Amino acid sequence: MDILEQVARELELGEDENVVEAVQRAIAQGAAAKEILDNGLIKGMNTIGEKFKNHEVFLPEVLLAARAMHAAMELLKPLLIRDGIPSKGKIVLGTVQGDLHDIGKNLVGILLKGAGFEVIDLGHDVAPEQFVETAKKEGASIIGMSALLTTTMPSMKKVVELLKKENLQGKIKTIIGGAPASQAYAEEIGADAYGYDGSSAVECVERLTTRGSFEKPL
Ligand code: B12
Repeated sequence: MDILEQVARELELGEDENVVEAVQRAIAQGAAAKEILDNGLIKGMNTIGEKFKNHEVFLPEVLLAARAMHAAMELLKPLLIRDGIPSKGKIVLGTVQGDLHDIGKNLVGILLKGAGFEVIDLGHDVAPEQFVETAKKEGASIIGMSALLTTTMPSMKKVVELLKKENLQGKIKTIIGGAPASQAYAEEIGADAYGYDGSSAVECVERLTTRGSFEKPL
């Protein structure tokens, strides 16, 4: 098994010390940080995400993998910066007001960072005004919102309405996600995109930043 496959495999197993050690070995063997990220960590995270979707693994395994990814990212972050991977764009991310679920949002944030985006993570229970004010202040072109409760979803609509009110719709794009969200809901509230999972979040954000508009659901 080559070293990047080992990194991916260790990430799947979720023991953070082993993942960090595998990443250290990959660095020592001369692998580029971006390569370790794409073909090791993200590959492993995508596999665990697929397995989670197919009910082959459960939440604890996802949490362990996410924690291991965080630990490994701490190691890779300075190398990625040193290698000068340009930021593809800035995204303000958070879980909407009244909602404390942040596991999925954190995964999305990690994958977006891994894909080269600068992510400003506002955490959970984020008020609509805070999303908009932060995006304005930071010059972010995208706001990403997560909601896991049907009762907190309307907060996403409030953000879209606030952007409209400030004539920022189109300049600052919105992407929504979380179990109760859907493409139909995104269209209903006028959000620019809906992402089903971490990988589709990255694909959607890439589409929004390169083409400027969302064409069809992923
Ligand atoms: C873990 C969990 C909790 C934890 C949260 C811990 C944390 N730090 O996040 C705790 C115990 C705190 C909790 C509390 C509650 N929970 Co809860 N919880 C869950 C559970 C079991 C898992 C959620 C999860 O993390 N999934 C794993 C992640 C990886 O998946 P995900 O979040 O869907 O994210 C993926 C995608 O949705 C997408 N995505 C997510 N965000 C974004 C954002 C963007 C921009 C994009 C593009 C994509 C995207 O990508 C992610 C990666 O693939 C779900 C059940 C379930 N199976 O979903 C219930 C669930 C969400 N909870 C539920 C409820 C009711 C509650 C409580 C109200 C319970 C109570 N009576 O107190 C409270 C509410 C607290 C609050 N105010 O938020 C209900 C919601 C029902 C509904 N339809 O509204 C669920 C569905 C359980 C159920 N079947 O009843 N919960």
